[in-house]
Amino acid sequence: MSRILLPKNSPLGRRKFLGLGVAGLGAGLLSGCDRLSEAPKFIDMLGSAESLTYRIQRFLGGGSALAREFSEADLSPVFKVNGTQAPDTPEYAALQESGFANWRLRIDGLVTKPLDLSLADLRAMPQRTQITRHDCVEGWSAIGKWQGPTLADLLRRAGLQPTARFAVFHCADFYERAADGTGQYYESIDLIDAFHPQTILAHRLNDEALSVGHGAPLRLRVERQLGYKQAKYVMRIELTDRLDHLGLGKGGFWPDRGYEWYAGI
Ligand SMILES: Nc1nc2c(c(=O)[nH]1)N[C@H]1C(S)=C(S)[C@@H](COP(=O)(O)O)O[C@H]1N2
Ligand SMILES: [Mo]
Repeated sequence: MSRILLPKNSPLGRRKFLGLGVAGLGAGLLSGCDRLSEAPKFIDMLGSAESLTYRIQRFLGGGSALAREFSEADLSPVFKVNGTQAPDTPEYAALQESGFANWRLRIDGLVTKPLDLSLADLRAMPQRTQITRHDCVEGWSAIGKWQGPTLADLLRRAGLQPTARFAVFHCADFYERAADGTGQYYESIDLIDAFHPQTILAHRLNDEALSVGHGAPLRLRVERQLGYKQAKYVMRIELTDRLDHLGLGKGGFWPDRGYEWYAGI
């Protein structure tokens, strides 16, 4: 915040400045903000432009802003399939064969009550439906109608331990399987996006069960970020306090390969 609003050598320190600006806020909230402001350090956020977007969205009122929602008339006639078209593991093939009857979503890590949920369990929860635009870095967009429970509801059921800071989505597919066994797709978001009202685990697209191409049986929709954050084939949601021990250490398959971790749009 000081970086954006104060000259470098301002005599007004960051704490003082925060103190003046948010005098009415409780100490708990302040320390929460402080904790979040340090999130980028955990993943060694190199790009200053990325860091700036993150800070602007988080501190200048963007924390709860909603992504635009569209009407049925806006739905794209074709929603492109991109990235993995179908995970090529025997485990996934077996799940697909059973119509995903044996599939379970695992929620674990820094939670108080780890969960194993079937598709029926997820369908029985309150559902959110949203028509949003998906923007891929490759330069295409598509408007689709997604349905599923909010991640917030799932996390409330699992209960967060106080040290939890990130939700990590482990996927069934290897986008690029290396000889050492790495290359499994994964993504992660902070708790503000995790509890955002438009962040859902979608099992339906355009009023039909999610196809294998689009991430069956369950994929993330985190609507204020780019396409590669929208993890398909989600098998496990892990709550963590850091990201540097996963994959190549940058918090996601594409972030590990040079893309921004915080892909705000
Ligand atoms: N598990 C997994 N999730 C993924 C990908 C992938 O290859 N594997 N590709 C990402 C990218 S780059 C995009 S644009 C979208 C594409 O989603 P779609 O196939 O439903 O259009 O999924 C994202 N999520
Ligand atoms: Mo993408």
